[in-house]
Amino acid sequence: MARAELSITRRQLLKSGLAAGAGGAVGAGALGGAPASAATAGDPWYRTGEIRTTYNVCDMCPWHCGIVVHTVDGEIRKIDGNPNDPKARGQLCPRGQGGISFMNDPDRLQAPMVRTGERGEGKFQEVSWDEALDLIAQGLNQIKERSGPESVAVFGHNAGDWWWADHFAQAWGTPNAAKPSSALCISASEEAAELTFGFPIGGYEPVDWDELQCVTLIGTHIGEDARNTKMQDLANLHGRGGTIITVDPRFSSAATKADHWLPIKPGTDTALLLAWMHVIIEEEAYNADFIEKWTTGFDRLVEHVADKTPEWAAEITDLPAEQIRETALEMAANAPQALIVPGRHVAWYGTDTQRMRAVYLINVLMGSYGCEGCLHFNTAPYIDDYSLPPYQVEGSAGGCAAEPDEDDDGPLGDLPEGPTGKARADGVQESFLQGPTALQELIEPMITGDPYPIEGLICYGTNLFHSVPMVERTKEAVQNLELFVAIDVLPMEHIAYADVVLPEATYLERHDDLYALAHKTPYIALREPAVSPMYDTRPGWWIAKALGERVGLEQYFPWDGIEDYLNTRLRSIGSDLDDLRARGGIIVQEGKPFFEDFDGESPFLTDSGKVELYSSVLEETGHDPLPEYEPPDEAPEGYFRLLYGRHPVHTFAKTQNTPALSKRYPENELWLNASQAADLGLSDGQRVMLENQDGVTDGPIKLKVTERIRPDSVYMVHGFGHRSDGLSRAGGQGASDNRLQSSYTLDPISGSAGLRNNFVRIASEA
Ligand SMILES: Nc1nc2c(c(=O)[nH]1)N[C@H]1C(S)=C(S)[C@@H](COP(=O)(O)OP(=O)(O)OC[C@H]3O[C@@H](n4cnc5c(=O)[nH]c(N)nc54)[C@H](O)[C@@H]3O)O[C@H]1N2
Ligand SMILES: Nc1nc2c(c(=O)[nH]1)N[C@H]1C(S)=C(S)[C@@H](COP(=O)(O)OP(=O)(O)OC[C@H]3O[C@@H](n4cnc5c(=O)[nH]c(N)nc54)[C@H](O)[C@@H]3O)O[C@H]1N2
Ligand code: SF4
Ligand SMILES: [Mo]
Repeated sequence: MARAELSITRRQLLKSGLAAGAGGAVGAGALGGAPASAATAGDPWYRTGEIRTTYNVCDMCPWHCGIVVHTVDGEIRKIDGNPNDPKARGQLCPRGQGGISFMNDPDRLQAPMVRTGERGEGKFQEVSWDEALDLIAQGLNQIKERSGPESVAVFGHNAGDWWWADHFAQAWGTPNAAKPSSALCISASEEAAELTFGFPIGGYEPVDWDELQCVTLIGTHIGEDARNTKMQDLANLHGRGGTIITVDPRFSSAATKADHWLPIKPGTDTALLLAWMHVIIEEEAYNADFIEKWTTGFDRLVEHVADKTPEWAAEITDLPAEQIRETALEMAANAPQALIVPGRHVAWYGTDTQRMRAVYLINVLMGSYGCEGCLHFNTAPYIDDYSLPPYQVEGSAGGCAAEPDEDDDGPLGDLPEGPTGKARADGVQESFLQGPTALQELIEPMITGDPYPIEGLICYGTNLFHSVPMVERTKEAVQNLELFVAIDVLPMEHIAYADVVLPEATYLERHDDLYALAHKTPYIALREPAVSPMYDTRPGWWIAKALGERVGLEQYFPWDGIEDYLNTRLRSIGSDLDDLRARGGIIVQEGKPFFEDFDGESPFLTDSGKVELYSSVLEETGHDPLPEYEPPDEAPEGYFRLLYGRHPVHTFAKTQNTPALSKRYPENELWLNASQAADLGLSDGQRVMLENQDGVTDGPIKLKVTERIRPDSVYMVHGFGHRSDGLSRAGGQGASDNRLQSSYTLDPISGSAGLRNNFVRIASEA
């Protein structure tokens, strides 16, 4: 193995001497797939050679559509949506098609590296896997002896995160495991559902789209939020003449297809939701039978919204009272085939659990639950876990895949503790609410040591400086760590600060645990490699086992390779890998989506067995038992509220360097209302620098002067503004919303981080 001093800013150095590792993935498991077929005479040129089909789950975004991957002579030529997969339904979004380009990105991390320069300098030395893992094991054991296993935090995202943020963390004994897909994304909708229905609603919003007649989208911008299935669903609803209501300060892609666009003043949605309830109740347009049978607290809700008139809300939301009344009645007229979809990224203003409760309450008033064209119940798939000794910490890191769990203690109960008795260090729920760990709250203990120090961090598939607000604080925190391990595929900015960098093989080059999803039709999907890992990269499952065995956790990794692990799980449902492949990579099971599937039993898991319109848990814990409107922070004079969101061809901050996707949208733009641009003497296409309320600057970014956004706000696509020279296409392109989010407002109920109380002004022309 070459031992060149190298810098991640110099990729060409890194590449030398490493090609020998290609294909030689020790223990990586054989390539999966159906028996190869040879093309026959007469096939077109692109079908000559040995054709192999493998099954996988797209990892270009957390939606995880099932895919079929075709290789010809060991090279991936084509990815299709798996027709058997309930999410893909045979289709893919452009990012899914970009997977081959993501894998072939020449800027990828290629070998394990140990830091030789200062943190942040990006100077590394290549080492062997043994050396890297021995070094990590030594560091972890030192922290454990000195401070206890709880002093190691584990962050994880993307489809391999179970091995790290769940399995490894729980086996090792730390409750400080967190996913950015929780407190920075959906934890408020999960917590609100737990409080209202007794179970989290799950990252796969259980909407029975096929029969839906009227959909309301509150800041969930399907079309730009390019989740394959949702785009199909919305397009189908539009095609059959259903009603679309969008509430967004911006004329989003979804708004362009809508019957009603409500350009709401940002942060005032709860006032709108309360007024909608007022109208539905006043007009007696609610579903009295449903409320009688399945809810508690209706009288208190009636009282609560009595004065929340459309006129009251109009003042707050900057929407006409008449539009509020009209849209409420339109929803109710279509009920129960009408609903407000929960949405996914709901961490907005720090008041998010209450807003999400209000969303659920309206759906319940309309009786839009448990029937066709309503919210349905998700069922967890039936399959056994691999049988293992009890974990050191019980309680997983949560995240998007959370599913209804009848054994769940509910929102009240003890927080998970490590073996030396320390509870989670995020300090959010103060021992009474059980929500998932708030990732951003684990940064402070790395600096202050309060409530106890976090000295080690394993960061798996989490874009530490682009997904977590307060970047300068995060940088200070990682400077303080005793051990910082990054497991990634690309040289993102935080990689330059890691002590040890472990390059993972991408999803097209590796196995993973089975993807088992709670769904209307629960299902189990396979991820198997289509090609061998490139360079000297390894699959995450292999890394977790190799590290686990070095830190005395061998009893948690007893399987002989991944196929043994997967076959053992599959045998619990009378299947195995060959059978799963023969079935097209997916096993679909039967769900219980509607009330009629429960034989008169209540599907709700609250103490009362009913939907808690009035939340006694919130009352007991000192929170508002019914949703109250709390105004967001106001912009300082001369500043705009900074809004952000998705672009259809990019995922977060991870695809900007992907050759095929970078070509389609190479840099982000700042949407600025045309009247504001005229006042400031700025024009479309001009580049500007931005400064936020705390004096943080970023840019340059190109202006998009448009009527499609309110004058009080600006908007940019999240994920640009990379400052890693190792990213040869994305480096220096556009601006980073995350860097300008130098503060956040904590939602005290769910622990989620509201990012939208940040404000920017145009500091200068660039
Ligand atoms: N400012 C701001 N912050 C946000 C958001 C926002 O809109 N703005 N959105 C929030 C939301 S909704 C979410 S869900 C989170 C997403 O948070 P992240 O998942 O952190 O977002 P990504 O930028 O996709 O970062 C993924 C990281 O994993 C790496 N990676 C990609 N594939 C693999 C792989 O196969 N293996 C390994 N080991 N690593 C891999 C990438 O290089 C990158 O470093 O961010 C949240 N944070
Ligand atoms: N192409 C693409 N699609 C994705 C992803 C991706 O990275 N790329 N990520 C996936 C993931 S994990 C998630 S969580 C989802 C996120 O997708 P969404 O749930 O749609 O969330 P955001 O991207 O944050 O969208 C923000 C929208 O809310 C609007 N908005 C801002 N402030 C307010 C407000 O105060 N009130 C209202 N009513 N609206 C407001 C913005 O103008 C914008 O249209 O996307 C998923 N789909
Ligand atoms: S929505 Fe697109 S990127 Fe996300 S998993 Fe599906 S195909 Fe892949
Ligand atoms: Mo998300």
